[in-house]
Amino acid sequence: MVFAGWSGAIFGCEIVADNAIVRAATPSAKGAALYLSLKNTCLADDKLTGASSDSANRAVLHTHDPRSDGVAAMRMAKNGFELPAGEVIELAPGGDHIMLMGFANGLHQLDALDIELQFKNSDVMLLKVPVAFAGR
Ligand SMILES: [Cu+2]
Repeated sequence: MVFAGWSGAIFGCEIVADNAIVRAATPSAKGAALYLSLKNTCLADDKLTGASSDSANRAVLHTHDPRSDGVAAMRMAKNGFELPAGEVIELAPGGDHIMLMGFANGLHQLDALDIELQFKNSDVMLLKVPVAFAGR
């Protein structure tokens, strides 16, 4: 079977998350940004297509207009974030991020936040992400 090794490499691979953190300005902030790095160990391209959280009303993929600053510079990343085969992408301040809005129990009560990441090809990923405030 010529293709056995090939398909095994595809299905044995995974997306690996690292350095995940939720950053908010203050414990009473209405929104917060989630940053992390994602490595695609697969032989095929993948894509981060969406996110959701039990702790927040909304979790959306946001990108950042490099020409301007502040909240107005952010917009929806409607096409998701590409995850090229074998590469690492960084969601980082001033760039792509996951925006979390509407915290039912208040962000100040959360030490960590559960997030579910959805991919085009890979299984759903569940992460518990620590929350950090700018003031501490
Ligand atoms: Cu944002």
